[in-house]
Amino acid sequence: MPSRFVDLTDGVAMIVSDLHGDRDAFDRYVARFHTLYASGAAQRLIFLGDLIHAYGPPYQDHSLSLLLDVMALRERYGPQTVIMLLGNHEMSHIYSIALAKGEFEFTPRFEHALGRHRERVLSFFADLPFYVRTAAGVLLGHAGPAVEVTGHVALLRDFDHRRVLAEADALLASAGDLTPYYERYREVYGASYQDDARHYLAVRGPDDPRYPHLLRGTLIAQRSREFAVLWDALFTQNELGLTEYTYVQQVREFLAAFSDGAPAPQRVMVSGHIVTPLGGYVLVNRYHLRLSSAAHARPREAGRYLLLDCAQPIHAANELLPHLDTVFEDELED
Ligand SMILES: [Mn+2]
Repeated sequence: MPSRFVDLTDGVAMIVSDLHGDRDAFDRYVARFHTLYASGAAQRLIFLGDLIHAYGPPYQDHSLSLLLDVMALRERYGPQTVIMLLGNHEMSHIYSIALAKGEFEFTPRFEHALGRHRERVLSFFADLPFYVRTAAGVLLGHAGPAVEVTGHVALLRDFDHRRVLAEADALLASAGDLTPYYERYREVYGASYQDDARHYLAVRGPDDPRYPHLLRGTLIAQRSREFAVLWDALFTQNELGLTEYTYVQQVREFLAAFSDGAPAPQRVMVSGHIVTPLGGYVLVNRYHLRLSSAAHARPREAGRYLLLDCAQPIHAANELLPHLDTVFEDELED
């Protein structure tokens, strides 16, 4: 099991967050990377997760083709040059867990689109790293400093989705006939298991080997301690709900916990995951920069990418601001 942490000691990384199936934004960022790479201005391209799941109608959702392009890019440039971190939206598919915001359901469209790519894409998701640690002292991750997981950094480093899934599979196998559980599902969720399995997981019917996976997902979500840590790491709401003083102290502890074995003490975190209401980034505090490259920027065209020299020490998040740039020049009015 390789580590879920990628340690980088050199090279300039172009960092892009939360594209959520936005084909136009993706093409702009990749074109920019080709230019920067060719001129020697950047050596790495890092996606901070949540490449998939558009918030809009199907015609705006290019999740699968974006993802296949990232996989092809990584094959072309190599896994140390093109890096994608796991986001909560990708994670939900590893565990067959439905993701929704209010009435809007994210997961069914992607499950139905997967088709013949299913195995390769899910295996790609299952192998994605969670964090990048740099000699610059900048920690990269999808959701930000998840102060809930500070005591579980080693668990995240050695995380094995396949083991969590296999444990749940073994539990279901030992239960034998699952019919009572499917009936119980209907009582709890008020919907037929078969209908939901078809809708959420694109299974054919009860004879499909993936038929129990919806049940397996609820079992893991309810029972697995490891999964709970991963969930906290990828779904954290960060500073929301905590006083600023408490939060800043906890972020420092979080970064210290990630510094163990890192190429340098990790002093600043860069993440995506949450909307930045006033542009393409938020300087949350001295230790955290939140980056929105498209879907979470307001407006979208205010989206930014970050160029990070992995070898040049950074001591505070505001030192990163001069290294933010745009690919939407033509879209912005001046
Ligand atoms: Mn997210």
